[in-house]
Amino acid sequence: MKLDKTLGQLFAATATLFLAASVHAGIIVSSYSMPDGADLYGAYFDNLYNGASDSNRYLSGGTGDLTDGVLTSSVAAGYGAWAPYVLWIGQSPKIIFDLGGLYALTDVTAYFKYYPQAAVYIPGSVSLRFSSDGVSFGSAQQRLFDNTERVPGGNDSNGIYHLLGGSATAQFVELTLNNGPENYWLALSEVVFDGATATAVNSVPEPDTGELLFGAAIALGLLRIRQEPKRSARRMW
Ligand SMILES: [Ca+2]
Ligand SMILES: [Ca+2]
Repeated sequence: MKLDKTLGQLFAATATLFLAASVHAGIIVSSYSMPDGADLYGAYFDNLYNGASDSNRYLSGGTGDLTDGVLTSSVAAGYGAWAPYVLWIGQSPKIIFDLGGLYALTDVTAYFKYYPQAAVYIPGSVSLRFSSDGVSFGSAQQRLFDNTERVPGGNDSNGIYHLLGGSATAQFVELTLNNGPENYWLALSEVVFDGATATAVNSVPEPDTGELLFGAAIALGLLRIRQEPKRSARRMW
């Protein structure tokens, strides 16, 4: 009986661990801007986008399908089942994410859908550029996908890729999904950023405890020096 209970607790703990591992929260993205996906089947565009869309269907100032926490989902049910994805055809869309503050990034993960029967492929590569102000971006990092990576499985399989090639500190991240040799559909579900908040290098550093103590010691020393002549004078009397 006791062993059963212990085993039960162990299974419950393991289940919690697996549940935690299936969630990838990351940094809360403030907004992203990009050309909207195809206006087809009530599903291929960015269904959840809550920002503005201009006359060219360029999205800005909001978030949507790419940051809603739905990382992967089956599209076996048909056209409508692609709603959690944004799909572009024959394009290499550029997406600019605003992380809402400066971060030292440790990981950028992209979740794509692969469905060759429907001509939905993995990009040939992704270019990344970083910026602290959203105006000047540094030189691009290229993340190439080799032929093995570009075939993550059969129809309805998920292509999950870590994009960051080195360290990067940024508030704005620009991703360009470079369409592969097929130049057909790309289907993106989510982009997740991981990292720690960072402070700008030109900010004034706060004095730490050691510096404060050192300052206090100097002040005390100066006080003693000032008091010294008084004592000497008293002795003279
Ligand atoms: Ca999503
Ligand atoms: Ca969609």
